[in-house]
Amino acid sequence: MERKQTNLSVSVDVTKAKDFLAIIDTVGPFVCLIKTHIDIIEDFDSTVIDRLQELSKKHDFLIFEDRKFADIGNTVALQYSSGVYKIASWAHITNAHAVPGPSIVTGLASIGVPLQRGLILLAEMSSKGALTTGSYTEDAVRMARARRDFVIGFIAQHRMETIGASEGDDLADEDFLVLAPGVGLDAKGDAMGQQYRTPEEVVLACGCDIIIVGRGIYGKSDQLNTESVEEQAKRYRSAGWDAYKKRVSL
Ligand code: 6AU
Repeated sequence: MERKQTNLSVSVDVTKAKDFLAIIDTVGPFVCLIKTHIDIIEDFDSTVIDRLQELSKKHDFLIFEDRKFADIGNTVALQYSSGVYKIASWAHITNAHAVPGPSIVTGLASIGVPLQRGLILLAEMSSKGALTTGSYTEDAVRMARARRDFVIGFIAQHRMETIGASEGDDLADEDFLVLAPGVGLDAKGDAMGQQYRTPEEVVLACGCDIIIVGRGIYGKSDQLNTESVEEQAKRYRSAGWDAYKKRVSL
């Protein structure tokens, strides 16, 4: 983030490998992190991963596979390491729901820790009516605290610093990242329950670190316009980084 002066993560939710790679090559210079949903690519083969890794080196960003694991430890370890996608072999970061309890982290850590990967826990979701509130969010934060060798942060809508802490907990050296999806400068939401807030609200007012932006950058159209994608990436990068600089100088 510091090296590239950006706290923007672009979520590349498109179904054709060609569009997927074209968007990543266009936004690459402006992001710290590229977020993928690898299982929505219709013409996937292992060359997509080779190219993604080349772009990660070319543009100096990390890769975050948004897999949202949600099963028992043994199953998630297999899903993370094996199958068609072999996620652990290329994704620097992945994420998981807290719903199965600490064993999901144990299962993923058995694969991810030896590879020096990082895990993000979903503590709060952006969608309308999400059940990730109150004691659920607190327990997700406690699960992270118990595995700081592997859990590096949260998907959340607010800073999680003191959430779920008990008296006497030493939080002084705690430094979890908070990645916020549901960020848009133009729309307030979509027709399927997504809710958007601005980078200013998310980073400055609510203390999140990284903004995750998908359709706000590449739109909905089937016709990819890389000039417009580049313009929007620059716009979100400035909005996110300005809000971040304001927050850290407070
Ligand atoms: O900007 P959008 O709405 O086009 O895309 C947001 C992206 C999607 C979601 O799967 C993801 O962010 N997301 C997540 C993540 C990152 O885990 C959690 C959540 O609560 N809301 C959300 O939108 O790829």
